[in-house]
Amino acid sequence: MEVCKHLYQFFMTILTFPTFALLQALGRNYIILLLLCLNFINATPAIAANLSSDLLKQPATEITVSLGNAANELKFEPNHLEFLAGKRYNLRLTNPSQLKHYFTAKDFADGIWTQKVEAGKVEIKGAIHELELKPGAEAEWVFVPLKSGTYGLRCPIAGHTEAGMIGEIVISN
Ligand SMILES: [Cu+2]
Repeated sequence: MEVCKHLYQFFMTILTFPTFALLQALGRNYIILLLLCLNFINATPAIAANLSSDLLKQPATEITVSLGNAANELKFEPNHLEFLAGKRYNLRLTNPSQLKHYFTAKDFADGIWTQKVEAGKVEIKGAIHELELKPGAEAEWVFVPLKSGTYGLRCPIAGHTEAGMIGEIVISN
């Protein structure tokens, strides 16, 4: 979408001049293409802006998922998670086992808007695709699901997926 970026920059430049005549001179097709591009470029920031104004004020529904357990069984508990698009969640991840585990759900992560991930005294903002939890670790993933679908969850540590450390995450409308 290099063309779009160029058009967008151009549009922002001419916005600084109050010259309607200039816009007219550009021709109708150019403007329509420009508006289509603006739509595309601004889609994600627009969603984020809406989220920050309304959705982020709603209390987060807490859901806890355990990566492994005290008996060192290789599984997620629970291994089936359900979320509603447009709601705010606090997914609490714990690792009560003596092994390191991952919470890996890349397609799911692409279908949500992450507000933050909190672990200890650190808060991480921005897109997250995978979390590694050392024995005894805890993390909180605060997000708003956006895209409905059924997504896979797994722990990619050698042997863990094969042993059944997998799960399913459903986002519905
Ligand atoms: Cu694991």
